[in-house]
Amino acid sequence: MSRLVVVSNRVSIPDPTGKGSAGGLAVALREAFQAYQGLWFGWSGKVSAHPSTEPKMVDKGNVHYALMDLTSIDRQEYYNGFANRALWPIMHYRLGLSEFSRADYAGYLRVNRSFANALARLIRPDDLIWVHDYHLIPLAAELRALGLTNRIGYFHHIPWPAPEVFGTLPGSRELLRTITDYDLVGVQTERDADNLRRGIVQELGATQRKSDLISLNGRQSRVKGFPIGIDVAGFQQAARRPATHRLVKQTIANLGSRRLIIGVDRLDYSKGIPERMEAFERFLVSNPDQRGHVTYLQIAPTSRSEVPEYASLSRTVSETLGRINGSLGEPGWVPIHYVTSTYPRSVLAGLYRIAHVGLVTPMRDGMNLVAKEFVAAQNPEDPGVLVLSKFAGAAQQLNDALIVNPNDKFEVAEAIGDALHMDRAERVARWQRMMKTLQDYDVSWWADSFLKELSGHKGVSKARSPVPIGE
Ligand code: ADQ
Repeated sequence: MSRLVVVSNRVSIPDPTGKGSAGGLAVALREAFQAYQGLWFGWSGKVSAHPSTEPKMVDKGNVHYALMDLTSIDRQEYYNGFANRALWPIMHYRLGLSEFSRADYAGYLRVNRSFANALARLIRPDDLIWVHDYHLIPLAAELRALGLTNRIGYFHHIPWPAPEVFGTLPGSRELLRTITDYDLVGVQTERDADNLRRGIVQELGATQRKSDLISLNGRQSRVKGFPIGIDVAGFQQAARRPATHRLVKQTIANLGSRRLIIGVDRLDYSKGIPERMEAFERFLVSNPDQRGHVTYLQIAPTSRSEVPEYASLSRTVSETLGRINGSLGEPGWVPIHYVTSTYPRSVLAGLYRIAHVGLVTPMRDGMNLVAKEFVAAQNPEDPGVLVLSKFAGAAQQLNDALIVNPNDKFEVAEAIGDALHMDRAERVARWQRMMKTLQDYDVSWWADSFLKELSGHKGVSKARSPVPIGE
């Protein structure tokens, strides 16, 4: 039986105490690793004086973890530099924020090559290799150069922009060429798949055969949408008794009779946090009767703080928050509560459950799991309302949310008002339809359908369409 080899920038080793919250990818892959013997390869998260040539091996159950250290220059050039300062903004349509440097790009290619050299020595001929995300786009090309002929798949967790946007990045043609070394490329939505296929055809002169099949120099690659799902049952379970957790209990007590609006995001400019705060400000200005009756809780753990654009975002958020709370707050009522901690899944689920409105308004997002988690955590008898950006991949599936343009604070403010006033029957009807989608396309559907397609076994295990819904 073939092994599953997962490669991602960071590797998530199960917590020996069983406590703590597993990262999203770890949850997503848990089931896949039950079906296959597995190897998970990637960066240990550690920086050392000398680059690893051999990974450190850790064995847990039927999964082996292979961990590579990076040097501080590698981390700077590959991770902070090219991946997060050049690629991430371009992929999120933020051309003005993209900082390209030749040294960073060389560092990105160097780390991909050194990962490929170390990984190739661990690969068996019938292993199925699944590479994750924008840090590792050239990995298959490096593995092919070493003679590997295994089935190799890639899943891109963030948006793939239109060719006119991606084409502005120096080195973009070379990256597109390396994409064609994968047998299967998964993206979050059909819109991303169409952008990527058009880029490969226009820039490289590849031929598009069937709707999702690209052919270049005798190699064929499939490019398809596989919208990532969540562990719906796990979230429902975690949300069932919200008040059992101290933090949730405290929040309920502090709210009193006020209604809760919640936002949960990594502190990232793609998530639209200052813009969302301004939309809430607009809502309070247009609805003075709501002042003192509603509280917006924004949870935003710091992320990528070594990248200058993130430090600048942190300042913008603090200024916006201070200005709004200062001008609209009253003794005894702070309009926006802002916290930067990370919380276990049970706490997040509990907070989602007690909220009346989930505000998920990214400027661009591959999928956005928070939108799905918010829906899964709701009380079926009295669910809250999701306000969702049209630019999140999740909007392609959750069209019963109140869909908004996050650039328009008047529209978002109006949606907040509509959400707070929506009657129970409509909330229940919308929630039921969204839950059906979440259950039909959960995280095991995602891993299962990608791996079946990669391994050449078509069809999915449960009675569901293998074609993801959406645009
Ligand atoms: P992210 O950009 O990180 O993911 P998202 O999909 O929302 O965005 O996932 C964030 C995850 O972190 C969620 O599971 C959320 O619960 C968790 N989280 C956020 N704040 C937290 C906190 N304070 N404490 C604990 N957990 C917290 C990238 C892409 C997305 C894509 C995912 C998965 O940018 O578009 O949906 O990968 O493919």
